[in-house]
Amino acid sequence: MCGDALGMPLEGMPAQEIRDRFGRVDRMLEGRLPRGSYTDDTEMMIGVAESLLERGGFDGGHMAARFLRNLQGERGYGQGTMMALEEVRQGVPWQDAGARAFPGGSWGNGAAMRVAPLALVYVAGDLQRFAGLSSLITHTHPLGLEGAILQAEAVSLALATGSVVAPRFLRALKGWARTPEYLRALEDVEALLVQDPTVEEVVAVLGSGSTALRSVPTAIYCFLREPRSFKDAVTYGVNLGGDTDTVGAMTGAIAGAFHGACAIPPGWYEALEGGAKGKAYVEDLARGLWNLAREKNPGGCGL
Ligand code: AR6
Ligand code: MG
Repeated sequence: MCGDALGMPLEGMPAQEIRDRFGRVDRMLEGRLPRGSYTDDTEMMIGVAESLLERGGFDGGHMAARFLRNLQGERGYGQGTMMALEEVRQGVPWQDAGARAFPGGSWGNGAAMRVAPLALVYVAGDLQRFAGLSSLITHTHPLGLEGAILQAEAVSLALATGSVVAPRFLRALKGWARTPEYLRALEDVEALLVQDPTVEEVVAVLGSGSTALRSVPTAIYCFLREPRSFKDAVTYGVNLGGDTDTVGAMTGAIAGAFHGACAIPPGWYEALEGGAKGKAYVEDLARGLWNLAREKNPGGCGL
């Protein structure tokens, strides 16, 4: 929610334009929505969390219906997601809705950007399975689906680990990667971490756009580049430009899982949207997910 709101006003701008207009953005700004507002990323993340809590675990039909019920178009949804949710509205089964978004399905980052609540509840093979199934509702292309799985595994690893050792973190993620495209991107992340690249070099190699392949590895890089600070990781992510709200949301989900809520800068927290489904509501969802995780993993599983 923090990364999404921080990136919201910068969405679509190249890094140079952000620098010219605002300097380095590490504060909440007014944008197309009021300062501190979240976008579709958080709205869908809320849908994932609500559905998990109401059903006591993953239920694809329920989650798809919840996405539709929560949808506020002004938050700014991706084209593929809108097409898939229209299919859901027309009664197409949730497993089939995403296949019609684009020929071959969407490879956008829309499934990855919302997946974090699953990583708070499930681990290992279950997490991979349910992250993949949750993606199917809107993103069936293997690259869109794998982006959601990798993002979920990154959040899960960040949650379970006590200290960040980048090569170890990346080795574990490579174990979950299935396609040569993501394996190569994770290798690129590792190579960049031992260089001192410019923002433009990072964007050229990893990307910061709205496809999963060109944004999920980027979020992982932002976290591993700035492992000591939630604020620095998320700030670095949104200043890359491009799909700033989503890179911010995904970086924030990984870094937040590692650092915890107390690492949120007070100025960011204060600015975050309130209201019916604002920050207090999201905190309640988080507490509910914590309880659900304990029910599902009585032995601990690193939680
Ligand atoms: N063929 C061609 N282009 C594609 C394909 C494909 N199979 N799949 C995706 N694209 P989309 P999202 C391109 O629309 O993932 C919002 O702001 C195409 O240009 O499924 O739900 C969110 O906050 C398409 O428009 O959206 C995210 O930041 C784009 O990838 C962002 O949009 C994104 O896929 C993506 O959300
Ligand atoms: Mg968005």
